[in-house]
Amino acid sequence: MQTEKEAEDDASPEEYVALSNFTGSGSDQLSFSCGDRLLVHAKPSSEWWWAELHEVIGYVPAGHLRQHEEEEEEEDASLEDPWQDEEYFGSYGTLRLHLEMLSDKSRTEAYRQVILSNSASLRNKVMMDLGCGTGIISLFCAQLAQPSVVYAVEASSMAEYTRQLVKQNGCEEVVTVLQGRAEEIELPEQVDILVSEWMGNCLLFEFMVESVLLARDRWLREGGVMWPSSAALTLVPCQADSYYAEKMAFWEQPYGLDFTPLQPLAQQEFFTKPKFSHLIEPDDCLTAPCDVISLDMYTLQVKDLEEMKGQFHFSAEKSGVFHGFTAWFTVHFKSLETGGATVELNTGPYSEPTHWKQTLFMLDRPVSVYAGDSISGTVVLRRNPVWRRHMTVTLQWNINSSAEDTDNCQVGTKSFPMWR
Ligand code: GJV
Repeated sequence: MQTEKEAEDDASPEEYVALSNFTGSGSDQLSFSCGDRLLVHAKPSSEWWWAELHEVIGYVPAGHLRQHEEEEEEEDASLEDPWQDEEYFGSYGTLRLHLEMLSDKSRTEAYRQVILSNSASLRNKVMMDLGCGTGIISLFCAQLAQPSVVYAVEASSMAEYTRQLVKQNGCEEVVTVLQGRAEEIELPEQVDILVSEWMGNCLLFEFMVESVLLARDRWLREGGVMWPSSAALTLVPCQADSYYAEKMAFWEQPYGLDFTPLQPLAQQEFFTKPKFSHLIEPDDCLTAPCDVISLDMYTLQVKDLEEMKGQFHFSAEKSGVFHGFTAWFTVHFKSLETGGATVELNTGPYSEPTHWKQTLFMLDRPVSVYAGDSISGTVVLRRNPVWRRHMTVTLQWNINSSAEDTDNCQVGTKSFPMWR
């Protein structure tokens, strides 16, 4: 019987073109530039392929490549939707995600608080709730304020139930449920307020924000209000002792045996992508956090989403092991009243945990840092040119130690696909 590996070896290599630059980490990943032609020898997983460039061989992220032959490329594009809408809206047609979001008190109460604290100003206003899901925000509007109408837009099949929920709760005079993609629906009028809960992991993942920006440009009246009004992505260098122990140190001596030859594999398997759903303790933060990317929901453009760059400069407040970076986001809702309080939804480790939790980016090797060390660098969020809901996060860092007994001047860079 032929093994899978042998079957791959038999096949002749296929030519692919790099869609963007990629900096490989470790010794087994290839670096390449946009436009490079690579020979793919094997596809051991859907994300990582074994490829050749300039007679060097290594792993490459599949999401950065497209097939060279024009015809096949056209065929691929027509076969698969780069937005994966069927899968995306399919998952929002079931209860699992809605239950998770509704059970998230910090999230849901933040939106409730926004409506409540602006209830007087919402009187007779026209609103749009983009991606209303089960309609919770629209129902808060009808219950706590007196807008003239809320257009509750939902693309998934959940919309049919949302209509029932609106009726069941006696809000049908105010809330109009429209089933369809926000990009395609027609409204009879422009809106005064566009509210949406569009934030994904690491703020941008899913790129629902694009739908919000398109709806803003089409339906928000001049001088209208965006909720959230601004958003920020925050980063902190952190320790992740137990995660590191569980996935990497584990191989040092399970049952008294040396399994360290599996560590490169472990690194590839567990540390290549970021870890969603990580909850970091404030105590694991090695420095004060730093906002690296800020979005103004009034001026942000769809094209800005292609590549977002940020810088950081941290100073270690204590000594510890630097395992990686943790990211989270905060959004702000400006008040409709002059001088009114801004409402904040913060998904970081110093606030109540939310269903987003935090996102952990593990370095390939932990680095000891000492109080006073500086960690500076850049972060780039690069949207996948093909798979529009995905992105790659590239971190580049520089550690400068002030301690005399260490010559800790280290640089590093690593790219994390999320997910393609
Ligand atoms: N048009 C209509 N509904 C949408 C759209 C769109 N373009 N995009 C997402 N939704 N915060 N990451 C709906 C989706 O079906 C789901 O019910 C909700 O918005 C997602 C909200 C939470 N996701 C998030």
